[in-house]
Amino acid sequence: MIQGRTDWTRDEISALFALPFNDLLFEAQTVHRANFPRNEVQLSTLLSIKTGGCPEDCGYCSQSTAAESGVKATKLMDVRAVLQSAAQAKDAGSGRFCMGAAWRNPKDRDMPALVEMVKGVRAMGMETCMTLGMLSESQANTLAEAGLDYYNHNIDTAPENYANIISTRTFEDRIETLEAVRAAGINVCCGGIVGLGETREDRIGFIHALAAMPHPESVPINALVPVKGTVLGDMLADTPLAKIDEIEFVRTVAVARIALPQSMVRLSAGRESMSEACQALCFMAGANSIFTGDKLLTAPNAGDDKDGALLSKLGLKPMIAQPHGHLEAAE
Ligand code: SAM
Ligand code: DTB
Ligand code: SF4
Repeated sequence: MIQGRTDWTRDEISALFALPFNDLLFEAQTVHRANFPRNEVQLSTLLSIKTGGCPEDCGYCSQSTAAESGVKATKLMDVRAVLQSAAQAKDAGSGRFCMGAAWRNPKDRDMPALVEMVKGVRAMGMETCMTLGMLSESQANTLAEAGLDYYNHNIDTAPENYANIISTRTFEDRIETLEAVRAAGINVCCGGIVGLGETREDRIGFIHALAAMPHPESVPINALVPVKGTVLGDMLADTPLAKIDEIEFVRTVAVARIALPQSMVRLSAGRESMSEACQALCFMAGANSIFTGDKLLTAPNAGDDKDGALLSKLGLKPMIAQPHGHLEAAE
């Protein structure tokens, strides 16, 4: 398990957000250098192994049955097809393969196929990650025994904002699954979304909640991809809130880096419409992981050509293995 103080107060997080931008970035970059190789970025690839038809009503999501987004529901993919896709990701230089399913929770009858997927991807020498909704303790243990390295389960937003975004489950449900995952010995990937129309206070509450739990090994920070037909995509369209202010986004990344010094901070959804300059500032602010490829789960992603060019311009190299446990800067 990674280290990091969990006694952050809300006021301390709030004070970080309020710092002059240069001071905030300087502090975040200093924390980053003390904990990670300073010019390395971890690369993960996503695959939607079961798309759409999800009974949850997350207001941002194209895969909810509550959305009229045109996303077609599919069955769970064949193990063979998943492994083919993982092999392509490995060839493209990705170090971690993340398999996502649009479920409230997996059914026990799905577990044997999921276990085969984990074993197959691991056998290729990649790290494995899954995000399948809520897990029971026994499902978490089954995935751990199969060798699952990471489980992604986001808190998404501040506890006090949760019910404004999702009504079919509670923040506490999320915490229960995270505890089951942690207890099973699987690394935790937990973050959330900004640009939901939330306030600065909500962003403070979001980072504070992450910093107050045993720190997740990975923290994805998504910028809302507004999808037509989703509650939030439609509500925010054509309003000034339709896109998170880029400076506020960089601030959020920087505060996450400072409050969660040993967590990998991943620039996740929304990079496709972000300028190179904004992404460069995010790396300066301590982000050190991205999703590669031209597709996330259903939404477009920047793509390998654009990313290759950006990383090369910035002199950033792919991170081969995570440096957890090696706390001195590598260079
Ligand atoms: N169904 C699983 C769950 O919710 O735990 C896993 C997949 S879900 C798509 C993973 C995360 O993707 C969500 O928690 C949310 O943070 C992010 N996400 C989903 N739709 C998004 C969108 N339109 N824009 C930005 N992030 C999004
Ligand atoms: C996370 O926080 N972001 C990824 C991953 N975890 C599974 C998913 C982003 C999804 C973006 C919307 C889509 O592709 O539909
Ligand atoms: Fe379902 Fe996950 Fe989308 Fe929520 S975010 S609707 S749980 S697929």
